[in-house]
Amino acid sequence: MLKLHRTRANLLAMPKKLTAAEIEQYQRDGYVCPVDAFSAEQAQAWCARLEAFERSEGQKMTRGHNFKPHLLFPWVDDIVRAPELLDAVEDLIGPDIRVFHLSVWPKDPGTGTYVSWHQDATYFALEPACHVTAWVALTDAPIEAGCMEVVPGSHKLGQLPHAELQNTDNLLSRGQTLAVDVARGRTEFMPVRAGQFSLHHTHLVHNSRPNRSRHRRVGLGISYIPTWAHCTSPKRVTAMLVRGEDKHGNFDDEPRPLQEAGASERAFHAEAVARFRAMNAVESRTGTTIVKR
Ligand SMILES: O=C(O)CCC(=O)C(=O)O
Repeated sequence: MLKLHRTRANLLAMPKKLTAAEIEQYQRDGYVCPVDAFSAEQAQAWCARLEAFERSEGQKMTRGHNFKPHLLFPWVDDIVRAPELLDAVEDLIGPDIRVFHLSVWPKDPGTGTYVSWHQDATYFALEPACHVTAWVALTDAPIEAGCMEVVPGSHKLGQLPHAELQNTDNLLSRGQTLAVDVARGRTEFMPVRAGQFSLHHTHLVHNSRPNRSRHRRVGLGISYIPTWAHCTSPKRVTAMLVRGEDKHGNFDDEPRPLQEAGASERAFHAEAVARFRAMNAVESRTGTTIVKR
């Protein structure tokens, strides 16, 4: 059975948010969806703030501009620390939690924007592979809007080889794409409504298709890790402590943003993203081949 990375004391404790059936599903299938967290009005208000920032900058928070907004905006900092999310994450990885990474995932209607089949762990260099992604919907993300699609149980396959297929419509920064056949006879979609979230394991094979709805689809993919995980890359990276304590010191701390995209917030954000990219650029866990298209 897949190990849940919880401490013994935590295993004995009652789950804080997920049901026993949801925890079992995460172990068996590698995902849980949907989980209720915030009101639709709250999610839409957050999305409006994100879009106001995009307008003021004249730049959408899409590929190349979508990393680590929890370092820029106090409202994203509030989301990553919300008990509505952390209680569920704690049920899977224990009480000492850092945010390792966060990506904004916007898909405009009528565009070809997609996410290729991949496993999140491919460039994260985390040991052990225990990270869980909470995908928080800021808008409705039904099947026609290109919600995530997963191969249930594929997290048990471990790390698989990926190739880099560069395509500007692919939201993945390196175009990483699964390079082996994984039986995709039975896939499941993970539709979520604004304010809900899904959870998926770092080895779960997943993708998402273009948005065929009439509205923009926006979500935040928050990568949570237990503080005792470490990054094997020689490039030391930053991560934000959001619950419990860290007795391990495997990451440099990320400060909480105090002001919306203020000067010091922007400076630290730029440094943290540069360090993450430097780690990411050298990290290939699987003998990745680069294929230009
Ligand atoms: O938002 C999407 O369509 C894909 C998100 C994803 O791949 C992830 O959160 O790991």
